[in-house]
Amino acid sequence: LQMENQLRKALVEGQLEVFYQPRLTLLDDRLEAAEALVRWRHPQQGLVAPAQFIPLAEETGLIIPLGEFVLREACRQAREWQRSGLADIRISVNLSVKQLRQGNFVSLVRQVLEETGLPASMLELELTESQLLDDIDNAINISRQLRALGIKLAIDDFGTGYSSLSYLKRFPVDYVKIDRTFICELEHSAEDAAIVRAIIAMAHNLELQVVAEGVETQAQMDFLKDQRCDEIQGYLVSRPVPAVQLAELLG
Ligand code: G
Ligand code: G
Ligand code: MN
Ligand code: NA
Repeated sequence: LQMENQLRKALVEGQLEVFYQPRLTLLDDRLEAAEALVRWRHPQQGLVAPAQFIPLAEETGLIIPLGEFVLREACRQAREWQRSGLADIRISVNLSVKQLRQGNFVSLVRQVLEETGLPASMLELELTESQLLDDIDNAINISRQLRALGIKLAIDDFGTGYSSLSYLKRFPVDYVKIDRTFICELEHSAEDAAIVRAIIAMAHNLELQVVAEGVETQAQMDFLKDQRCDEIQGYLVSRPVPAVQLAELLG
C-alpha cells in the first residue's frame, strides 16, 4: 500500500519521466521511430525502472492515468521535435489492455492528438501478444478504430505468447516486434535463428513489418539484415535515453 500511495503521488507531483529508445531501419539506415519508456524519478531511490512499478500500476488501476500521462507526454514531445525541424520521428507508446477496456480510449487518443497537434501517422501503439489474446474481440474492435485514425499498431514481445498464427491474420496491425529473448542467443542458437527467420517470413507474407528488439551486437544485426528484417531496436543503436539525448541523436 505504501508503494501504491507513492506511485499515486508520483503521478500528481510529476516524478514520472519518459525516456526514448530509437529504432533503426536496416534498408536505409534511418532512425524511423522511438519507443517511449516510462521511468520514475523517485525522491529517495533515484531512477526506478518500469519492471518495478508497472505490475503494481496494472493491479491497482493506476496504469490508466499513468498510461494517459505517457501518451500525452510522448505526443507532445514528438510534436516539439517535428516543430523544431528535427527529423520526423514516429513515437511508439506501450499500452496496457486495461486502457483498451476503458470505454473511451479511442476518443482519448483522438483528443491527445488534437491537443498536441501531432499527426496520427506519427503515433504508434504497442500491445503485448499475451495481453491481446486475453480479450481478442475487444482488441480487434479498438484496433480497427485506431488504425482508421491513421495510427500505426504493433504487437510487442512477439513469440512469447501462445501465438496461434491465425490470430495475426485477423488482427489489424502494422508491425511485429520480435521479443528480445529470441535475439540475445541468435549467434549461438540454431533454434532461435530458425524461429526468427520463420517469424520474419511469416510476417512479410502477411504484409507486416518486423522490428527486432534487444539487438546488442553487430553479428545479430548482420543476421537480421540478411533475413530482411525491417528495423532493429536495442543497445547496439542506443539505450533508452532522456528526450534531450534523443534529440542529439536525431540532430
Ligand atoms: O524501459 P524498460 O526497458 O525497463 O521497460 C520494461 C517494460 O516496461 C517493458 O516491457 C515495457 O513494455 C514496460 N513499459 C515501459 N513503459 C511503459 C508504459 O508507459 N506503459 C506500459 N503499459 N508499459 C510500459
Ligand atoms: O516494451 P518492451 O517489453 O519491449 O520493453 C523494452 C525493454 O527492453 C526495456 O526494458 C528496455 O530497457 C529493454 N531493452 C532495450 N534494448 C535492450 C537491449 O539491447 N538489451 C537488453 N537486454 N534489454 C534491452
Ligand atoms: Mn514495447
Ligand atoms: Na518487447
